[in-house]
Amino acid sequence: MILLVGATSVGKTLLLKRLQNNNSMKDDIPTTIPTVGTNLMTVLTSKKAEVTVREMGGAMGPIWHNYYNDSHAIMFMIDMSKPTQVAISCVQLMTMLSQPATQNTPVLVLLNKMDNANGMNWPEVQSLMRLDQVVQHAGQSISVLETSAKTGHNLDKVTKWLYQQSKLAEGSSTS
Ligand SMILES: Nc1nc2c(ncn2[C@@H]2O[C@H](COP(=O)(O)OP(=O)(O)O)[C@@H](O)[C@H]2O)c(=O)[nH]1
Ligand SMILES: [Mg+2]
Repeated sequence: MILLVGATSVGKTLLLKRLQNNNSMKDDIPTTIPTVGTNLMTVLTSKKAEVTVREMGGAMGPIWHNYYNDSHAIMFMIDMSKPTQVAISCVQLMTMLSQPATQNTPVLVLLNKMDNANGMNWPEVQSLMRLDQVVQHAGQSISVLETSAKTGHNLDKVTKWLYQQSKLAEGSSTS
């Protein structure tokens, strides 16, 4: 199972809906309703293999760690259109990365809503989050993608990452 975490309304459900529909129907933005608790969805990876993703929102933040052991990879989503939330998300990300249970877990950081005109640009994100340093100093293998669950930007790269993770999980007997 792959875990997808991030604050409320960052775009987790929309991403999963996009991935379920193979990122088709770009003009049609699926409607999402706020997820209460957790949401399990089966999505397709790049080679049409299926993978189960568990979405957990901000309200569940205090118990995210209960799911780290069962997750062979973690996606962490941040809403780039909300600069004030980005700093908080960064702290949550570093907390997650420092947990013993995630030390060998590949992580994908999704900088979502990059389509939003009020969103921050990459240099701003770098200075606010020091994301490159976070990535450099973390023990995990971390990838970072700028995405838009709305326009579908870079979602092909997300499906490729999911495929790689499902292959890695197959290769290890413990997951
Ligand atoms: N502009 C923009 N809006 C987005 C994007 N992703 C999600 N949204 C919108 O943000 C709102 C919350 O999305 P949702 O997927 O329910 O967030 P969740 O709480 O993380 O599951 C919805 O109105 C989405 O249409 C994005 O990349 N760009
Ligand atoms: Mg949701």
